[in-house]
Amino acid sequence: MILNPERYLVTSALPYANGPLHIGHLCGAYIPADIYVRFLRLMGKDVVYICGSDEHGAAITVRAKKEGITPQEIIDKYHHMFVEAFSKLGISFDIYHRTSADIHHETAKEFFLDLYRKGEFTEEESEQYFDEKAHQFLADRYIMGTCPKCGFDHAYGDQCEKCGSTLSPMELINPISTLTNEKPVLRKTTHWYLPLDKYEGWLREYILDGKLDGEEHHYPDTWKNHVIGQCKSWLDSGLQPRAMTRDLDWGVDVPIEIPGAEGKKLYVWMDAPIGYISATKQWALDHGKDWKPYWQDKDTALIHFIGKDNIVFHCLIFPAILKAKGDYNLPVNVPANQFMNLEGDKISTSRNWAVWVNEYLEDFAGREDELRYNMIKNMPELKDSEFTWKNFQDSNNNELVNNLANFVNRVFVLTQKFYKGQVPAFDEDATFEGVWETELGGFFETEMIGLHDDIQDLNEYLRSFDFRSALRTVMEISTKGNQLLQFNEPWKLQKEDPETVDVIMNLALQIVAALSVIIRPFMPFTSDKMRKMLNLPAIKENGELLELLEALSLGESLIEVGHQLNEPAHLFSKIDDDLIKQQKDKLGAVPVVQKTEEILQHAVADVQTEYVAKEQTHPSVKEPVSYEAFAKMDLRTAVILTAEKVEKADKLLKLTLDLGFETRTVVSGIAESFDPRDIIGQEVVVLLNLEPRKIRGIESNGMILMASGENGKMSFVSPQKAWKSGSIVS
Ligand code: B3M
Ligand code: ZN
Repeated sequence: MILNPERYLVTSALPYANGPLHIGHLCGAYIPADIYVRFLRLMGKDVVYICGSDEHGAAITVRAKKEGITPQEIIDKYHHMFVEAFSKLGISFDIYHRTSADIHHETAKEFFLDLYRKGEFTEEESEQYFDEKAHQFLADRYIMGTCPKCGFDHAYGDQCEKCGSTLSPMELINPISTLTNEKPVLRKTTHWYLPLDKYEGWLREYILDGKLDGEEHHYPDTWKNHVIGQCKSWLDSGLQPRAMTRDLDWGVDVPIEIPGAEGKKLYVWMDAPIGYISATKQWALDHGKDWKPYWQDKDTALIHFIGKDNIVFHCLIFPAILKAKGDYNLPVNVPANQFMNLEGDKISTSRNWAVWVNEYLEDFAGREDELRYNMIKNMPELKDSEFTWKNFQDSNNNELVNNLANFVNRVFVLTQKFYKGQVPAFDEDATFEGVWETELGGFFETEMIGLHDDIQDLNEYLRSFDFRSALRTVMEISTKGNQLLQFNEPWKLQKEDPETVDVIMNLALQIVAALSVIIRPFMPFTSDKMRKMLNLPAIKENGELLELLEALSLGESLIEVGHQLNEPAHLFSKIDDDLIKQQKDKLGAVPVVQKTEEILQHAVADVQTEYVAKEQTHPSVKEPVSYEAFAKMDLRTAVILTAEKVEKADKLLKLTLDLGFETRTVVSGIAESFDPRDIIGQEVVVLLNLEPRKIRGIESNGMILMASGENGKMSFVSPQKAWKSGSIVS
């Protein structure tokens, strides 16, 4: 049983490199882990914080196909985007790695081969969907059909994005291949399975009873109820053997030493968690350390921070893999968070109902801690929570500005005014109205011990992953600082009783100094600013909180008499209504490419200069239309989801288009220019509000814009790559 771990290995879920991060990701797995590791470092603990991009899985190859670029280009794009976003937000990984790295492929293959050689897998033949045109098996995302649970007709082989059900390809009604739009056939294939059923009893003891080899194993004590609850419901419904390999061409190869390995890759949920191990190896290489104690020494606490959709993989499947492997530690806690909703609705990538981290960082540059603050305040630790822009504004204006920044600013301004910015000397026994109600020692000492006790509570909250309460405690300390000033009104008292003002101001400065340390896990940039203003060394996260607690328990000063402060700066400033309105307007809307008038002006200028030269070979310009007439046309970007020939019509293709907010059927006369298989994933511009028309019995709802090329061949009018579906074209 781990009572006081010698070292910690902390991980955040490896984000899939197939789309940008939103606030739901942040408050699920990254900000909580960052708070926790910063806290551990402040307590002088040995901790390594691991993360990286998850760069395998069919979602990535499907995305690449959709954007018409290679999987490598996709993962590079998102990997770099993640690196930038995390670093701007101050997520303090010790390493941010990637699963496409050689060291990861080698580690994952070795792991797999070892399990294979130990006889931990069963080899099973099964029937799986195969696309005869594309000559490949259709894993998870390559297959689409109607959801058996809710009837949504674009459900994927592994999941329905409408109702959220986890599916298997066999459950889909009317499956089609997303590669060719063809109906797939069933073919036999062989895979290696982890017999999860074999681990059921062991998992029950490990998760539900919190015991490993008969000993208490959960740390610091119990796990969150909802984590245990989810595991219990999986366990109660009976675990099945799970395939650990796939027929894919992107991922970690099944080791060639295994007969029949050719063309097979590791299942992404087999390889990704091993990414935690390979990243630790890389970190150790970079720092001249040994990685093994972090994964194998029994005195190491392994803790995974994840969102609730990853619970089964981190609590059941990965532990079973580690157990099979034998010589690895198992997580002592998996403090998964629930989901964060947004303005009364679920966050949705396809509906653009999200606050995108990269956009926030651009629109609110310099306000990184303000986002962290709101994420922590509303962290979905035990149940789903909600982000609203109004609450973001209020928490900034009322709490960060009016409470914290106001307190710090008042202390600095008064210290400048009364003492030219130097910490005043004081009489230990001076009486004043204090804010902590302990009954020990002199008046000043009493307050310092009260502060100590509050910070002790804060530590307890942090230790038990209750970050909301921890943040509240920090803000309460700031509130007490404000009350100290408010009760005693040093600005009035200075004339008649400067001795009492000395002790009040000294105490207020001690509170500011304490805040600069305890605020660190939550708002690291603000901590840096405060340390600078205080003219104290920057926090290196090397035991400073431990030192602070020791000093306070002895009634020692945190900032010495006579110490010279620097000039104050404002820590936070108000966010006005306009900024909030702009953000709200962005939700669910599609970004406007350029202002309509601007585009029209450019178009007119272009036509005028080109006109003379091209007159002979181009049809003459049509009658003018008013801007109003043009503006009535609703043009949007879309992606072709399916394409098929219309029977007995050589020129027509029936297309379904993904508009981001809905899908539509359009019949288009382009069959002579394109093979339907080649245009799945094509980005197009569509006139949405063209009156519906029945063409060969099919209702067509819109028209795709085409340019006529040479020899009567057509070409799509296409937005820049990877533009969001449903973007307005004007
Ligand atoms: N990439 C899923 C996710 O981002 C997955 C996590 C892997 S953790 C080993 O939700
Ligand atoms: Zn569904």
